[in-house]
Amino acid sequence: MRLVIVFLLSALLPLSLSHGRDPFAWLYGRQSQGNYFGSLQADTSGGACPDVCDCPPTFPVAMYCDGRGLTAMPTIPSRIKYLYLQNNAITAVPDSALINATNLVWLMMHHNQLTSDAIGKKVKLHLVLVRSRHIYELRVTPADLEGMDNLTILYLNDNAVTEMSTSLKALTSLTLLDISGNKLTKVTSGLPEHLHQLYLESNSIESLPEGFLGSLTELQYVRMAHNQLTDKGIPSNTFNVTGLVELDLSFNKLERIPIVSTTLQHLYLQANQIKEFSLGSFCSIVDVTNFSKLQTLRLDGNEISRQDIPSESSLCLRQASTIEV
Ligand SMILES: *[C@@H]1O[C@H](CO)[C@@H](O)[C@H](O)[C@H]1NC(C)=O
Ligand SMILES: *[C@@H]1O[C@H](CO)[C@@H](O)[C@H](O)[C@H]1NC(C)=O
Ligand SMILES: *[C@@H]1O[C@H](CO)[C@@H](O)[C@H](O)[C@H]1NC(C)=O
Ligand SMILES: CC(=O)N[C@H]1CO[C@H](CO)[C@@H](O)[C@@H]1O
Repeated sequence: MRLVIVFLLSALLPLSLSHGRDPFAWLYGRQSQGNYFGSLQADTSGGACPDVCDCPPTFPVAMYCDGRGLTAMPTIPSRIKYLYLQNNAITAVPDSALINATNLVWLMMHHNQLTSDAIGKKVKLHLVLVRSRHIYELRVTPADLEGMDNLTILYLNDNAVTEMSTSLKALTSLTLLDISGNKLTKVTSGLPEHLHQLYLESNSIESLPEGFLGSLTELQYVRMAHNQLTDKGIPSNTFNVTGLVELDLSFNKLERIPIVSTTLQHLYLQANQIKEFSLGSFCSIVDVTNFSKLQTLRLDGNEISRQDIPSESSLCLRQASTIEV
């Protein structure tokens, strides 16, 4: 199947989604429900619109089947790119249900009655399982990711993912990976090489593997707040990687400031147990050309105070506009 799929879990959705306005209206400039039925001829290429759904002539690649009391998947014309099936009572999405939906880009399925078992193996990761309350476990297996090499964004946040599959590496186009709010205790170093953003906050991660970020030359944003990271769990040059712009390690159990690259601009370390302001974490040498590009440094909620910042810091951290202790 030639699917280019965007996964969207709860991150983009306000809680009020089940009633009222569609938060994805910006995707297609929908003004109101009244605009569905214009005087235009309906487009039936790739199959007719099922009676129970609406396929607005003004936006022929979208099909609205949300809130219709459906218990099974409707037939999907192949022209459809945006499919809205939220707020129904659909219990299963077998592999066969998407067989004709070769152009699908978005599939909204939150607020249905899906269980993990009732989702076809091929379908599983093609679904946009937005706030699908009944999915308690979403385990990413190598088979799920097969052939998804055009996937650019993967939101798996707020599920019960316990393991990061090494098969993520196969997602060669992935630039954003969000696995925040899951049950990870460890992470894999086999991450997709073109990642720009990596969000792992609110898990239970205790340690990171050697060379965790080493091969990710395009990585700019790493968020790991609200985990269980300790100094022991972080190999020494883990965050000394050039290219990184923002690193969030707040709300962990660090006692020292980890070594970071001089190119880092924003470092969040608030609410750890840091006892010492180690300037060497930012600069191994200081001269005219070697200094830290750090602009924001948050150290509030640690065990240090302003007096603990050595006076040489002004040379190394000459670009810092915000240092909070
Ligand atoms: C990925 O995109 C390329 C170029 O658009 C296309 O040729 C290829 O078939 C796509 N692959 C998949 C698995 O969809
Ligand atoms: C797929 O398309 C074929 C031919 O148009 C049709 O007979 C079949 O019912 C469709 N299947 C699904 C699951 O939509
Ligand atoms: C960070 O890495 C660079 C180059 O890899 C190295 O020169 C520098 O000493 C390291 N920083 C620290 C504080 O160890
Ligand atoms: C350790 C370090 O980054 N040293 C650099 C200091 O600046 C000179 C001149 O730009 C570089 O050649 C060094 O590599």
